[in-house]
Amino acid sequence: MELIPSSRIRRSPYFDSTIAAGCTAWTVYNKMLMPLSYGDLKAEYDRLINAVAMWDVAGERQVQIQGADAFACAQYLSSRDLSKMVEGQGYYVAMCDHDGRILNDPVLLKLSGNRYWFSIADNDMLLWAKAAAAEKGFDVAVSEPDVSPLAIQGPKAEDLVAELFGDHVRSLRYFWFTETSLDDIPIVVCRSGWSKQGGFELFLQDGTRGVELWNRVAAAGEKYGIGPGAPNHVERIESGLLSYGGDNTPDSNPYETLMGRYVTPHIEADFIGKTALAKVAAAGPERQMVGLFIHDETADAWPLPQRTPIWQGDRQVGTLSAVVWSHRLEKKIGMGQVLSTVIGTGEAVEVEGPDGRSSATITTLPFI
Ligand code: THG
Repeated sequence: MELIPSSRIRRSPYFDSTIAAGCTAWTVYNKMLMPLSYGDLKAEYDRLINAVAMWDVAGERQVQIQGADAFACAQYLSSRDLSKMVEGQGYYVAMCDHDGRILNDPVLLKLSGNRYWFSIADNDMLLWAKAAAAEKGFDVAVSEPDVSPLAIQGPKAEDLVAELFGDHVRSLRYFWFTETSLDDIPIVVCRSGWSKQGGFELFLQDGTRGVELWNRVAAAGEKYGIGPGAPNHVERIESGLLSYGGDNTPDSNPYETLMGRYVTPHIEADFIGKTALAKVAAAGPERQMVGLFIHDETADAWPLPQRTPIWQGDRQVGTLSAVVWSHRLEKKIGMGQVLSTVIGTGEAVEVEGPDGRSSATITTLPFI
């Protein structure tokens, strides 16, 4: 299979660096090429668990809401109460449609100057936000700014980022950030990233300086054992992090995607999907995301180009979205959505692989 690069498939500011670093596998995320591997997934995993890795996640584009009504507009687009959020803080939020179905699970940053950034997963939220803002008559500008996150993840990320930006970054709490610079490259440094190994994301604010930033981080990171990597499919399943669009079915609500505790349908302010979400909150969600221990000793992960069924006897009780070999647990594990009626830990089910069914046991997330 060959993917022909054209201007319709965007390139990140770090693209030339990732090619030079030997990227071998890509996905397309928000219409931008995003590296998935540099050819040795186990080494990339080990680096993330034991040292530090740098990931081009520029495909996590920002939807900026700026203007006098920025707060009202950001709130209208978010299923979570934003009233206590302050400048310099980030929140994990669900964006839902009018029926309470999840459309995205961004990290939301509140910046200075009446600005918010929705740091989005793979879906066209810029169009959604523009339409909603215009229909509601909010006094805001909705745009995609020149911002490209570079993730620095792993137990040595803090030492590296402190060396680059100063010790003040050590006191940043989770999802908090500071607007700063490195060699006059404008950067927002945020304690965030799609792993549970600790780390930061550097939101580069000048797309012409991606290679420069990459090289600066790579050079400073050498003594910490830094290397290139990508959002790690094994670690994120061990850690129970949601992959929007992969794990959830298109009709899932946030209670069914591990985001229930961030949804606030009881607040006074209006937001899209509020009435529908209040109903789900009252009735309880039909499905839940769970972990699965898969009793199949071969170490290879099944490729899952699509979600596959989870069975209990002849009845389909869910969908399996990911299967990997956990290097730390030395077990085959997966993530899926199952009916709330069968959710109990230890419940036996069967999952469907390429060679038929395997028995599996339901467990809670995260695995580690
Ligand atoms: N960083 C940035 N933008 C992003 C992502 C990111 N946009 C797309 C995607 N990732 C958004 N999805 C997630 C999913 C989970 C987390 C962050 C972004 C996450 N979750 C923790 C958890 O679930 O345990 C913490 C949640 C919390 O405590 O609030 O970190 O990675 N810039």
